Amino acid sequence: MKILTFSGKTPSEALKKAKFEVGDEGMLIETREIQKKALGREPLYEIVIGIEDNDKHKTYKKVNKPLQEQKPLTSQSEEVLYDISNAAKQISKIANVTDTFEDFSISQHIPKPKSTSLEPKELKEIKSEISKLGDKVKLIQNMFWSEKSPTLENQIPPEFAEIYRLASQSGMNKEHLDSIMQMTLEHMPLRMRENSATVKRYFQTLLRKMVPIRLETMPNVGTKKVMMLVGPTGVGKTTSIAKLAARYSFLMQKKYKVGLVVLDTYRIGAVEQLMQYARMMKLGIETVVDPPEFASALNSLRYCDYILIDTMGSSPYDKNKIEKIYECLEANDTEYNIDVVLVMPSSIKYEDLKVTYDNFSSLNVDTMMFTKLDETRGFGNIFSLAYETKKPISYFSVGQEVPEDLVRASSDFLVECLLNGFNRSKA
Ligand SMILES: Nc1nc2c(ncn2[C@@H]2O[C@H](COP(=O)(O)OP(=O)(O)O)[C@@H](O)[C@H]2O)c(=O)[nH]1
Ligand SMILES: [Mg+2]
Repeated sequence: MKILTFSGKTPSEALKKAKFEVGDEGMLIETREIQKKALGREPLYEIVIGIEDNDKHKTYKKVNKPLQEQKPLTSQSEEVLYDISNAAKQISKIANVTDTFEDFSISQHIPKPKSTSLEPKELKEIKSEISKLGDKVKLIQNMFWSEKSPTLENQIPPEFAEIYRLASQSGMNKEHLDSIMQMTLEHMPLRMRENSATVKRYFQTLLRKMVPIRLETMPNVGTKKVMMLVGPTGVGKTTSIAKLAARYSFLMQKKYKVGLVVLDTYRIGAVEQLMQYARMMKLGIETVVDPPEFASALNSLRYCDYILIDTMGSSPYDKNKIEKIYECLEANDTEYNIDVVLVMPSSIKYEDLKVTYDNFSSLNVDTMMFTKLDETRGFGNIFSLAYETKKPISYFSVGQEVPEDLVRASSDFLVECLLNGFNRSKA
């Protein structure tokens, strides 16, 4: 046991001093009066405290924790890291972005301290990782916009603003746009969200994948292709037939034999336009008015590789015309499959395109062709119709000139038009 003495003007003052120094561990052994109070002299008391030897280390410098009880800086830092990566885990779970989780697990990126002391360089790295993480958390927060607000527009993260504006100005259906934006935000890898250029590239790729396209294929030896162009009056069917006839009969490496059929559903005799093209290109042409004549017209063009069928009529509502076309298709007892191509102008809005599509859908439309791309600003209406109906696009008509203003459909071209406007040189 170690013996210590503390003095004071009163016994309690001496005890206070002892408590301050040794805490409650000490044992009071004795209180002594050293000096009595006298004139001009303060009294003095002394207390004797005994302390067990093995308690010694605890009694001194109580203010600081004993060294071995203090957590080394590194292990405290590891705790912080653990908590943050845990938070990131939860955030990515909530956001359901499993593929971005790797970006969050910052403990993987930070080298674990080897010793108990932390180098300032490592501390810096940790700080920078934490600030990066903060940015990512902000981005993740942006992903909840659709839940926070029913109107997507108010919640678009800044780096998505440009493509959102371009796409909504293009005439794309609003529901399509919102669901595509949501998909983009959910699936786009975080590293691609860095700026509007990378976002635009990703969005463009996504749109391209969504446009159904029918690639042009040529007829094999011994087979033929029969295409029928249907659609409202004045959209450019006859002009397009002439362009296609020119393309197959003399614009390609192989010259195909092309025959034409005109289906005059209203006996209006307005076949002169196509007759002229047929004369110019020296092509066989057959006119059909009643359904039974349809099969015999096809039979008389047996020698052709391509048979292109134009349809015409002046019905203000397409109903009667469509019925007549339907009867002709029903009357087809040849072995030929007829590809029904619905021709529509790109200059009308999505809702009107959809009505037109619905009117003609009884004809079992195979592909769609859009005309007058040169007269249009937005192309989102075309995109939306193809996306909605899942019907592939086969051709675009980009002007009045026969035969040059015809473009084989491609998703690259349509998405380019949609986001950057029509450019003849890119056709
Ligand atoms: N600007 C433009 N005009 C076109 C295009 N296709 C056709 N046209 C014009 O549209 C008008 C109607 O074309 P037409 O082929 O007779 O339409 P149809 O009634 O469907 O056969 C004509 O003046 C064509 O020159 C196009 O892609 N762009
Ligand atoms: Mg016509």
